[in-house]
Amino acid sequence: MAERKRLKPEEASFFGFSVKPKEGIRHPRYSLTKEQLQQLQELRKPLLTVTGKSTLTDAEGNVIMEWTKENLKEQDRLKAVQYAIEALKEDIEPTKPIERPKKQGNPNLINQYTLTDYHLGMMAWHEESGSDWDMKIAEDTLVNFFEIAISHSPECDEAIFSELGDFLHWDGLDAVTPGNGHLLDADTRFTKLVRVAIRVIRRVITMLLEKYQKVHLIIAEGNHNLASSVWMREMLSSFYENEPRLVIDTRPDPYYCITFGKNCLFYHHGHKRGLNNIDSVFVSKFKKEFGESDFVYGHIGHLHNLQVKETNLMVLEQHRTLAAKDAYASRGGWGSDRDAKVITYHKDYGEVSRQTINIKMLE
Ligand SMILES: [Mn+2]
Repeated sequence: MAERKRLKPEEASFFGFSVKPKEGIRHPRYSLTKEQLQQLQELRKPLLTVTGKSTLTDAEGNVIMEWTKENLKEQDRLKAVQYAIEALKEDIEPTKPIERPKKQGNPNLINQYTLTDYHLGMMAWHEESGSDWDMKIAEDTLVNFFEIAISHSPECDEAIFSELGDFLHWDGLDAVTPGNGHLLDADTRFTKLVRVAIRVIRRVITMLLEKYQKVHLIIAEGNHNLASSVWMREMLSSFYENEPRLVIDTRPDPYYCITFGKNCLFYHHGHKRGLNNIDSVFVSKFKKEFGESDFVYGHIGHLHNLQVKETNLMVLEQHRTLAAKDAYASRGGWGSDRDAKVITYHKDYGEVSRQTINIKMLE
C-alpha cells in the first residue's frame, strides 16, 4: 500500500522521482511503497552515535557543563556508503564490450598480475624519503607496469588482476586512515583521487581485455580504503555489466578465492590476518575449493615487504609494493625494495613461472 510523504529534493532523487517544485514553504509530497517507506526511515536515522559524555561539576556536585561526543560508527559509515553506491549505480551506463583478442594463447596457463598497497594519492618527497610519489607518477607507473608485465608474461587465455588492497591512500574527504584517523601525506583533493583511480583502473582493464579472453578482477579491501574498495568494486561491476569476459568479485568479506584447474588461489590484504595464521582462515572460508585442489597459494600485502612461507596447507606470500615510501615509513626505518610480480599457474602443475618487475624498470 502506497503512502504519501513529504520528501526533501535529495530524498526524492534517491528514489528516482523527478523533483517537484516546493509547495510554498513545504516540500512536495510523493507516493511511496511500503519498501520505500522503510528505506526512508533508514535514510532519516541520525548517523551520529553517542560515543562519550564528559561532565563538569562544582564542589557540591552541581552540573556546570556537559559535553556529548558523537561519532560515525563503522556500520553507520558503511550504511551511508551503501546508499551512496545504490544512488551512484543508477546513473552508470554500462560500457560496450571490448572486442575479444583474435590470438589464442595456452589454455592451460593463467597469469596473475599481483599488485598491492599502491597508495594512489600518497605524496612522498625524495629528499625526505628517498623517492618521489604523487598522483601523476603513480598513474604513469601503473600503466607502464601493465605494458611491460603483459608483454613479458607467457601467452595464455586467462588473467587475474589481483589488487590486494590499499589501492587508494585515503578514504574520504579528510586525508586520514579510516580506522585510527592518522594524518596522511596526500597529494591532492579526494574528488581528483577518485577520478584518477577510475581512469587508471579502466585503462588497465581495457589493456587486459585486449590481451586475454577472460579476466578476473579482485579489488581487495585494505585498511586505507575500507569504503573506497566497496564503491570501486560495485561501480566497476555496474560499468562492466555487459562485458561477459570480465569477472569482478564483489564479495564484501575481505577474503577472496579463485580456482583454476587444480589450483586454489587465495587473496587477503593482510590487515586482519597475517602470515602466522591466515592459512586456516582461508581454508575455513573456502572448504570446497580447497578440498578440490592440489596446489594452494595465498597472497597478501599490507606490510610492504617480501616474505614467503610454506605451511601444511599452502604456500603463502606477502608481496612488496611498487609505491614509494612515505615519510612515515621512511622515518620508521622500513626499507623494503619495490616490485610487483606476474605469477603463472598451470592447470595441472601449479606455479610454473614468474616475472618480477622492479621499480627501476618503470622509471
Ligand atoms: Mn595496508
